[in-house]
Amino acid sequence: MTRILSGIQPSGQIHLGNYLGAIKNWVEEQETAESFYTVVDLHAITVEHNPEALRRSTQELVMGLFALGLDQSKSKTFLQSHVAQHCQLSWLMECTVTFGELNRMTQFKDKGKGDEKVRAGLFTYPALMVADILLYQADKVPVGDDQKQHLELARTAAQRFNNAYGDVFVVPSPMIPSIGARVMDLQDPTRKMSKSSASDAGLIYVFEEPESIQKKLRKAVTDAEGRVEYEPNIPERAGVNNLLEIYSAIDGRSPTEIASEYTSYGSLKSDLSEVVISHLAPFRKRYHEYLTDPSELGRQLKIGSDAAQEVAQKTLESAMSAIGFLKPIP
Ligand code: AQP
Repeated sequence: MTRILSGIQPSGQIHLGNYLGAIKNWVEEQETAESFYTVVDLHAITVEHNPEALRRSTQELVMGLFALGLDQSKSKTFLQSHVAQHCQLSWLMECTVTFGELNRMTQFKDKGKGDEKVRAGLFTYPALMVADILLYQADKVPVGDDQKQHLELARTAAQRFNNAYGDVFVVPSPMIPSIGARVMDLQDPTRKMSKSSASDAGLIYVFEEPESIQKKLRKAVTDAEGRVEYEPNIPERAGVNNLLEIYSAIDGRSPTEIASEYTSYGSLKSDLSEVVISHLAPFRKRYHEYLTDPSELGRQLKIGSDAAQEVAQKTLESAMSAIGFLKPIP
């Protein structure tokens, strides 16, 4: 059976990029694959953070994932900080990847380079991400296109470790959806939709009020061309291409086919609003039901971390033994 691992940061509310690029696939994959999904809270402290806000967004994110369809009887969802093996394997991975590899990671370049006060964890976190993936011996990692670089590092580290110390790790492959892999910001369609954007005018949150979704889509940046056509290779048309791709990722038809039905941006935006709002409606309802009973959350998370620890411990022991550490007496 294929094993899958993927993760999401509790750094803000779930947006359409997270959903179409990753979570929608997670929900589908849990039907056929052995799937582990982790809320990577350890990664959320690589930049300045507020402890109370972290607690709140972790809780909201977990409720969100269950509301979107993750189900502990089909897959296992857990908090990264509840499985100590992540930190333990991370050290071995810091001693497997190189300074040069970490230095080339775009996140560090974007968020931290040149700032002496930046947390050291922001530089080394890709090694933790490698550990997150390799601990579960995952064959496949469903992610958005923005995570390709991290996946590549996990593959390099697995191969390097296996060549040096013996076959311990499965070398994972990325699973990137053909449509929805990179949802762009509605106000700046040259940038990906991101939780940490300065303004939320370009983001659609999956549990957002319908009126607000409608307003944001109505104001989405397009261009002066006035033609509804899908032209993914023309950067100036990024706004319209993005709207058509969002539509396609939900509706299932190709962006070109959808475009052929419209002659104005106004009607495209208005129909897209309806498609998005009605797709998200059942999730919003379930999310609000969870909000009234958050006590169940801890129990659900324990089911996930127990299952995760079992797999993670086996991998950790193999890796520690292969690298040359003595086995402790049980
Ligand atoms: N815009 C996007 N389009 C498609 N997929 C996306 N993902 C994120 N943004 C987009 C995918 O969502 C999963 C979880 O993402 P994450 O929160 O762990 O990582 P991220 O890429 O750092 O997401 P954000 O929203 O940009 O968060 P911040 O602002 O905190 O860095 C991943 O599979 C990712 O590919």
